[in-house]
Amino acid sequence: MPAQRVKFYQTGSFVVGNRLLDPEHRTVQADTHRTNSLNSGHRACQGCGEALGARYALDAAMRATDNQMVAVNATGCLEVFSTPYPESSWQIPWLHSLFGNAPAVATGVAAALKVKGRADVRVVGQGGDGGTVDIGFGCLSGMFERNDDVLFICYDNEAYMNTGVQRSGATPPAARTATTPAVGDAPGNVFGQGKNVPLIAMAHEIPYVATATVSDLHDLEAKVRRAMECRGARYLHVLVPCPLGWGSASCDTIRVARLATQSGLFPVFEAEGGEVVAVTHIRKLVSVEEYLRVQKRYAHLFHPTRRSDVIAHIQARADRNVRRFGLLDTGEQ
Ligand SMILES: Cc1ncc(C[n+]2csc(CCOP(=O)(O)OP(=O)(O)O)c2C)c(N)n1
Ligand code: SF4
Ligand SMILES: [Mg+2]
Repeated sequence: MPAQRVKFYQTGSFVVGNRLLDPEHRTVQADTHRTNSLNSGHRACQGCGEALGARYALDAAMRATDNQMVAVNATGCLEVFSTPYPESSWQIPWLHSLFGNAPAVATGVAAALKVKGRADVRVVGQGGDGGTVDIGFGCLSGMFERNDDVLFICYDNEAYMNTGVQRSGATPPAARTATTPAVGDAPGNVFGQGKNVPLIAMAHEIPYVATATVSDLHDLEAKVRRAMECRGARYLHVLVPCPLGWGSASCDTIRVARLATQSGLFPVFEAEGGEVVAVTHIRKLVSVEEYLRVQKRYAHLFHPTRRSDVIAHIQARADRNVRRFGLLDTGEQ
């Protein structure tokens, strides 16, 4: 029997996991020559998953492109906290688009680079779930169906955080937001609405679609690297907890993201040409209740009376993901 390879999950920067890895397997963040694409000094809340995810993703993209990259950013928290005019925390070529047209602007940048014969310069578009799933969706679908040479990254914090936590098409059922209050028989966001953009992206049969979370930053970097190895339209959907909107502790961002994956509520996978090619299996299955309990946006499911019916409904959704993606299957990952 070959010795089992040790997998280090906490490999963020200078922690022990990184130091024990071979240099070529260490994270981009562990490299003192990383770009620091999103530099310190920005105004994100403490524990912001979006800031963490964007920093890792764009530093990985810069490494993968030998620093030949332009980023286009939709309006949203990521843009607002990083770029209060006349200051900016971005240390890369970076354009701010409108809320709803980042994929189209990124396509335009890619087309301009093509005309200039600069195939070496790559384009990344990025936005929140509102900018991606809702208002920017038409532009995104167009970018997909034309197979434009852009990697689009959605940082999914499951609501419109920048404007005060309003529901988006990615807000999960039963979650409380400013527009889905915790009142009535069916409190919070309704069941049976919203959309799953990773699956919709797969339906466009684009070269690469993947999901990731900030609970496995090494995996996030690897997926960005893989995406930059491909040409054409690529989509990366990253779950990024928002302490302010989710009512979770700032120090719990990684933990909450991990509970989302370990409960099956957020499946982590890769797809090529519309087919799932890899799945990150659940290491230790947890109930959805463990995930819900650490977030005040679900507090109404436990107080003043326990809503076992709603919790069971959410559990059924997680169970369906486990079945659909084979999240508990054993074997090679
Ligand atoms: C056409 C238009 N409508 C509304 C707004 C106001 N607005 C700016 S950002 C935002 C929400 C952003 O939500 P999301 O894309 O999920 O990003 P987050 O802030 O959550 O990271 C809204 C409604 C706008 N800028 N433009
Ligand atoms: S509101 Fe949420 S997404 Fe916005 S900066 Fe704060 S933690 Fe980040
Ligand atoms: Mg959002």
